[in-house]
Amino acid sequence: MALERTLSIIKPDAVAKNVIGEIYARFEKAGLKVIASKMKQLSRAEAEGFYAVHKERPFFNALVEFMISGPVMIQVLQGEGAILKNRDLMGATNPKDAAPGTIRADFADSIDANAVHGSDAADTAAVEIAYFFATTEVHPR
Ligand code: RTP
Ligand code: MG
Repeated sequence: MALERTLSIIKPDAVAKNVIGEIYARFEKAGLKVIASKMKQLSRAEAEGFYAVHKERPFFNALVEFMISGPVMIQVLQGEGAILKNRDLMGATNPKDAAPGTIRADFADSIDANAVHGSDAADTAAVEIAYFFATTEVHPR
């Protein structure tokens, strides 16, 4: 397995629930290192740009509204197979389908308010990391 980086976002619902630390603990226990981190109130333009791939989808406006409804916690995770490992920790997009013990099963309320984002492939991870972090803000170790 390769050493990878992935972009993770703790969405406004989970920040509001005060579970940032619990989610970080799951990353660390799974062998993922937080190598960059910032809390941010996304502007509408930032949220629209981040989710531009979903621009034509019926849920796009609701997704953007939700992502700007409060601050998010954004981090870069590094580890062996980090992209898939993080997706496994997150669970299915719809918390109703998420396996027990996953972040979404434990903390998400709905397919919209679903607690976390994680990059889905190496190419999107690179684009998403560069969207939020300068290289000087990322500290691999
Ligand atoms: P994410 O990008 O946030 O990590 O989630 P994902 O890969 O599991 O899901 P994706 O297909 O990329 O969709 C992005 C976000 O849009 C919302 N969504 N709503 N109402 C719907 O049918 C629907 N489908 C997706 C979810 O909040 C999802 O996380
Ligand atoms: Mg996605």
